[in-house]
Amino acid sequence: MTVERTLVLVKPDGVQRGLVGDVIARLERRGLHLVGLKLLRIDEALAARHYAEHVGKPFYPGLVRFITSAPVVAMAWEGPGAVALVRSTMGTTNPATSAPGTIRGDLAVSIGTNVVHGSDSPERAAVEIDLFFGADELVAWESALAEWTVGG
Ligand code: DAT
Ligand code: MG
Repeated sequence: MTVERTLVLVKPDGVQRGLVGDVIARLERRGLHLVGLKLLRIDEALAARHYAEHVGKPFYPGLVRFITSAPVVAMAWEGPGAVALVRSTMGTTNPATSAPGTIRGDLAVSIGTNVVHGSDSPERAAVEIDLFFGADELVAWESALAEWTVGG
């Protein structure tokens, strides 16, 4: 499996509800490797670039209001097949149909406030990591546990 990087956001609802640690803990326990982390307030311009695929959809104005309403925690996570792995840990877009055991299935009830974002393809992941991090903010490091997570 190819080692990938993916962008994860703890959205404003997750930050306000004190779920940052829970989200990080789930991704750490899964065996993913954290390579970037920051708290920031998304402005309208960044929201438009991050959610470019949704511009013009009926829910877009509400989505931008929500994502700019409080800080987010942005993270870059690395691992074999990290993009799909994060998506499966997050659950489906609508928490109402997310499986228990997933972040959204355990921690959310509404599609408009679904706690986390994860890139949906390796191509989008590269674009989104670039939107949120400068190259000097990403730290490549060796995990002492890699033999026990990724495998030897
Ligand atoms: P995901 O976040 O699972 O990648 P997406 O990219 O389709 O989902 O949509 C981005 C966010 O927009 C999603 O997390 C919540 C919001 N959203 C999507 N569809 C919606 C809808 N029909 N009504 C309200 N909000 C919606
Ligand atoms: Mg998406």
